[in-house]
Amino acid sequence: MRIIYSEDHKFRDAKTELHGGELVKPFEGPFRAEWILAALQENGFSDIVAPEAHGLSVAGKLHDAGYLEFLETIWERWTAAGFTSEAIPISLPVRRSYHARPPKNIDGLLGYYANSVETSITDGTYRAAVAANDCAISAADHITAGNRHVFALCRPPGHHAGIDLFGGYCFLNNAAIAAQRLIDHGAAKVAILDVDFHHGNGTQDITYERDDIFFASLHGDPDDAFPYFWGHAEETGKGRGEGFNANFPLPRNTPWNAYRAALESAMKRIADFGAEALVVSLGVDTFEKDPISFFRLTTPDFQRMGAVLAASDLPIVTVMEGGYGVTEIGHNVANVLLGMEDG
Ligand code: SP5
Ligand code: ZN
Repeated sequence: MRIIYSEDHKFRDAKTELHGGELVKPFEGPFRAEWILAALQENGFSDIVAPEAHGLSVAGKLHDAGYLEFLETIWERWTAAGFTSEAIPISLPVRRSYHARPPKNIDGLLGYYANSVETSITDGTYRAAVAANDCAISAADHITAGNRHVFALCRPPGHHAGIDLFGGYCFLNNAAIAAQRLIDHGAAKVAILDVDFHHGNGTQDITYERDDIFFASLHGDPDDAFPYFWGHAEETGKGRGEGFNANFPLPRNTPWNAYRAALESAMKRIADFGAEALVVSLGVDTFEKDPISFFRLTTPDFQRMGAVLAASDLPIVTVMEGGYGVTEIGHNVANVLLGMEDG
């Protein structure tokens, strides 16, 4: 399987994350991509290539123009305003913010575009996010060129990034960008399946009113898990997108057997939709030892997951999302890809 990887992920290296009322070392850091890359190499994956540079040519079709300009300029404007530490929002538009609009003040703008506040923005964040977007686009292009399975080792992740929202460690929605690229190159119907522990609220935001992208997400029940305000089963799409969004909230301690049943339901919906290609938002934070999540998948379960995905017989672009804390994340990712290749 071909793997698309850019070293530029390392430019996203925040020092702070607001967690339990303290600023701690972020769960999402460069070590994650290093561990994953090392495990892939150990498992014999050697076809590792750098992406082409695409800039925002695809992202501009999905994200708001003001939001993209904000991402590009936030660090410069934040430091010009006199702040010397990492950018964390303090005021967000919430219920009954009837007249919310992008303010000119950079501190206000930071809150306007935030959907959560644990994601500090730093120098280099934008550069890394664009490189991750390049990985997703290049992976889609390798599928269009006839490859069966391609893995984009994206970092920072993307599935919490909405039309005009960052958060959950995400800035540009790499999975939606891959799906859009497949559509731009001729696919009529693409499915995105999100198996990260957290609901893919950004991907849902971007695809909610579309009928050419089917979005399915398996995740910790938002009653009990981040991002809390999205991911309920009753969110089924809107307008022409009604019926093209499927959420599978699952309880604390979900083990592989219960997970597999939900996964097979999601794959059935994707087959019924008539997808021509599949984008998988792969988070391995469903692992039993993940520090911020609560499912019970084991390392061998990830190979079983890969086999279920490949049984669809669809071409698959797999895009890296979450998975934290322990070196096993690398072997868990490798196992998904091995399961796709070998069953
Ligand atoms: C891409 C991705 O996986 N983003 C996840 C972002 C989650 N950030 C907030 C984490 C809060 C976790 N709180 C649970 C504490 C358990 N002890
Ligand atoms: Zn996650």
